[in-house]
Amino acid sequence: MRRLSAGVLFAAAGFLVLTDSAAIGQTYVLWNFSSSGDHFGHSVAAAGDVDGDGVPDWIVGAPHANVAGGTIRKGNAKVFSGATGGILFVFWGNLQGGRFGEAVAGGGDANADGVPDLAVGEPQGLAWPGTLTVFSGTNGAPIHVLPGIDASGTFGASCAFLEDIDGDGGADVIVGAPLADTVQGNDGEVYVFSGMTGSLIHNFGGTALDQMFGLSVADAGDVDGDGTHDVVVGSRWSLLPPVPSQARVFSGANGSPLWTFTAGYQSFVYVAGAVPAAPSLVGGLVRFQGYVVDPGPLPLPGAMTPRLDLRIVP
Ligand SMILES: [Ca+2]
Ligand SMILES: [Ca+2]
Ligand SMILES: [Ca+2]
Ligand SMILES: [Ca+2]
Repeated sequence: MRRLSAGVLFAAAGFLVLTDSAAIGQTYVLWNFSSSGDHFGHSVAAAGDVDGDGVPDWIVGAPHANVAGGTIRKGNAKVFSGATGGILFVFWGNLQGGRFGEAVAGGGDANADGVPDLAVGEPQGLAWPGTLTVFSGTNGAPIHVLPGIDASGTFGASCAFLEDIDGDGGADVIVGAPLADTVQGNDGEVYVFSGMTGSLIHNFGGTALDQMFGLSVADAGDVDGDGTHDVVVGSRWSLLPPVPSQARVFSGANGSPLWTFTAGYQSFVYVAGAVPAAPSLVGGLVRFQGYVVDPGPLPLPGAMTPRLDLRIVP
């Protein structure tokens, strides 16, 4: 069993697989799940050891999942035992078409009770600003339901836990709303909330039309070495004004911008966090491009080949 915290996870064609920083390009098939049409694996995250058996667990989103016998396409997120593959929790969305499970996060102990908690976004719906729910890893109960602000802003389309930045001992939470409007339409916004109280700590915004800042978010590790973890945000290419795809890093301590990496079209749509288990990469950023999900009845758009790249922060 490889350490899940060391890697970046993705799901491919019904298989849950893992690549880690020590073996980039290699794939380990852990379990083969059967699912069809529910977009299982659209989001995957290491969840920490939720059930306390010493083996890290997983959370996997299926944002197109049906409620059996109920409202269709509410979406769900399942927490799986890393040891057995058994289901520890199933969380369901509230809205038909709300895409609950579009984004999932795990491994952060928001309420500081010693058990890692889970976060699931429900970003879509008619005139719906989106929500991000933080669930207790102890009993599965909601700790916070964080509301989006902009209608149709897709708040909760991305999320990540962030090591405690406000000093209350609880992990904090990063949430992206990539279709929120800050100064331009769909330029996107990102929010950092206290995992303990649910109060807003930082708010970052995009700058260009359809930039979708916040398509991806992650704990970047302590990039600037001030002792507080920082935030990395991915955004896509924009024409008005012309802005390349970016990964931007913001100080967790005071919210100031620290770094901006640019690349070509869509290169930084997905960003992932630092790689704490690989000392030579501490402070580095991992980005991965493209993932393959369960496509259901529809073909995948284009050639989506899983790939993992590393980019080291100077
Ligand atoms: Ca476990
Ligand atoms: Ca907890
Ligand atoms: Ca905190
Ligand atoms: Ca820092």
